[in-house]
Amino acid sequence: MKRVITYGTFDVLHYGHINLLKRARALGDYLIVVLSSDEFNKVKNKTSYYTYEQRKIILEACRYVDLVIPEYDWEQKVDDVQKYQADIFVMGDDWKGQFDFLKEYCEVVYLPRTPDVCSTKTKKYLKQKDS
Ligand code: C2G
Repeated sequence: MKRVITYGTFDVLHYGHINLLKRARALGDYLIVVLSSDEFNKVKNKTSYYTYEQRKIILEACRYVDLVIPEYDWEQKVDDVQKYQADIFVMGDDWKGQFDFLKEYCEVVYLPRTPDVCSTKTKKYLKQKDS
């Protein structure tokens, strides 16, 4: 049983997120998504449209996701990888190199981001449309 782990805010879930989750899941048999809490989003200077609970419900409905747990800070990755026995850590390549310290504990894979889509862009467009 190959276990994959990935991290993110996954706000206003879009096909770029799904493309990442699909490819991450395809690297193993079980995908754990560590979902940024609302408080941690503030640390990341991100405000999400949906709350943690709402983003969790949406992700849990995704066929590629097996478990959703909270991400509270930058420091929890080594513990998570060990606690959840992750064999592979996956992130989009906008993070390339940032998490290589995890190579001691598991395989680290950076996947190409899906171009031209991001939650911020979607939210801006919707805001303009409504105004
Ligand atoms: N992503 C992607 N293509 C996009 C947008 C996002 O492949 N067009 C990927 C990102 O690279 C990331 C994942 O989808 O791997 C989630 O994206 P975000 O929610 O923006 O995650 P981020 O805020 O980068 O959080 O500790 C790590 C952080 O929590 C990562």
